[in-house]
Amino acid sequence: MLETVAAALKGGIRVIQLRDKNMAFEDLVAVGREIRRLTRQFGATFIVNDNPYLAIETDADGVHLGQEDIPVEVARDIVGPDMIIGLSTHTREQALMAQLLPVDYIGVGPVYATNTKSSPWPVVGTEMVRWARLTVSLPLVAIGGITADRVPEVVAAGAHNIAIIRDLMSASDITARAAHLRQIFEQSRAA
Ligand code: 3NM
Repeated sequence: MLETVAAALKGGIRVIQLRDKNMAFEDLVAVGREIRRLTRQFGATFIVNDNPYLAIETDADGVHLGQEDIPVEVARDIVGPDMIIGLSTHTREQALMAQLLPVDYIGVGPVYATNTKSSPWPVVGTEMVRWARLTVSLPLVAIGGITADRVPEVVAAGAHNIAIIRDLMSASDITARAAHLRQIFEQSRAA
């Protein structure tokens, strides 16, 4: 895991999320502290999934919550005013509601079909990204089935950031793939 993170950071990935639904808390803390060390070396942001206590234990920059995780207000009480909190949204209603919550960004997805996560939520398409950019005042992180060749249309639809698992993690050369993704992302933003 740490080799993968280091390779991604070398290639220019700016945000790392620690996400493993099966690992024990103690093991997540141990690996999270190492990821914290690496992300600091590269000046990158470190977010943990699901658990605000894990964010505190690892000195992460933030915690990402799903609709079924603990309520955002409770997480905010735990982590305090300064830590980043992100919330996954899968419907327009959830995205609108997020504006009333103490969150710093929302995830919007799944933008495309994906096998990485079994999700009860239907694919939202770039249409929801476009709608959210026009309607919702929070920064948007697009997620779900995003590959290098889809980055331009997701950025054109208004995503501020893009979260990718499979396209990067399945690459034989993760640093090269990360650099490729980063280049396409920057070109798309400029366009
Ligand atoms: N959350 P990949 S989709 C973790 O829709 C996750 O909120 C989603 O992996 C959401 O880039 C997803 O391999 C999986 O499709 C993203």
